[in-house]
Amino acid sequence: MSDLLRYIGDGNALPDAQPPEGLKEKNLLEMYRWLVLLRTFDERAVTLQRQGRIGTYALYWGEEGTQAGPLYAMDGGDWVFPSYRQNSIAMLRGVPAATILAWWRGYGGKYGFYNPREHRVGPICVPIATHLPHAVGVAWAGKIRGDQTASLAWFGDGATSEGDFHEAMNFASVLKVPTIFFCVNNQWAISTPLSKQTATRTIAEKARAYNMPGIRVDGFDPIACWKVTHDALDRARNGEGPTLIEAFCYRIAPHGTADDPRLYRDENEAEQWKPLEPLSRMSRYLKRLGILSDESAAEIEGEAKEQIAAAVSEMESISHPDQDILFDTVYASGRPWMFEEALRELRSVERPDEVKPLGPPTSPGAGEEGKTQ
Ligand SMILES: Cc1ncc(C[n+]2csc(CCOP(=O)(O)OP(=O)(O)O)c2C)c(N)n1
Ligand SMILES: [Mg+2]
Repeated sequence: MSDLLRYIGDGNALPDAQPPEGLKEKNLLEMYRWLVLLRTFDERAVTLQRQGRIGTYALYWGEEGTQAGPLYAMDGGDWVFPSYRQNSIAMLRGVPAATILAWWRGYGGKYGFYNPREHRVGPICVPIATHLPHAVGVAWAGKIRGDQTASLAWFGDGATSEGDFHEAMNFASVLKVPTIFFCVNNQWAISTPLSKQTATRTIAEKARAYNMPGIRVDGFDPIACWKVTHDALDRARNGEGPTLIEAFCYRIAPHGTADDPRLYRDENEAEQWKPLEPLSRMSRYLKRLGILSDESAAEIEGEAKEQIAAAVSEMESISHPDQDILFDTVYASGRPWMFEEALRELRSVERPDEVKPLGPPTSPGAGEEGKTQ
């Protein structure tokens, strides 16, 4: 961890650095608000899953800095592509938290989910690395059109073993596409540790094979994550092409609510990484800088709790969308005849008018089978 770019010290041995140019007091506070909102969403979602009110959920506890930092560096016109691990990132681009919670419940509103184009946020991507070529595609389209659209895709260390990662990296570099590849190296791909995933010492060095910069950063430091993304974006907008960022951290939480990491790793290790988690570090850093007080921190927390509580009520009032949506957004030109036929057939199958809300599991682990895996 010692060779990584970092701004937030530990108040003792590790010194603090002044925030980088471009992050004023109000920006730091806003980023802090984002972190608190992400954390509040995540903790609430886990509780909802335990109560049987949403399905299996992929938590990101401890990885909030790898989400809020880079997103804060991007412009609203830039596209971002989350994996399941950044599942609530769209709420920071104006998507109601209720829509995202409802996605985890099985349906996210009238249209199934949010419209990616409206918010420039790709759909939550569950298949590993398949969204990376998409991120390159939208930024390449922007380049062809001559606008300034850049893109960023989040993915894990495990995703770097997928062909899609290599294809996207190659394509982006050859065509000098303004894409940021943001790898959250949490050192685990479910039960597979990093050492069994790759023979390289770091993920960042994989960038050399594609002749692009590869940058390592403390993934538990949101400000460092902001800074490297900000610089990569500058290069991208200058026509210098893509960057691979490796945000080094640790998956403190289980892979998802259906996972029990005690079966494959020593949980004492996770405990050792816990003090480095971004929210308490950022809060202490801002307090040392005199930007945040106990009172303002409590106020921010209270607002986030209120927002998410309202989202939970709203989520539970969203009714099941009509079956049409399965067919309506496949082609821009509308439904071809075979879709009409399939829809007629689907409608002829008897089903209850209302889908019952998920009940609490009847036995431990019930309702947990393979959702995000
Ligand atoms: C193409 C594909 N293969 C396998 C899976 C099953 N799977 C779900 S998560 C995961 C691990 C991914 O690890 P990593 O890329 O490090 O991301 P993290 O979960 O740590 O955020 C796997 C193999 C999948 N979703 N998609
Ligand atoms: Mg991982």
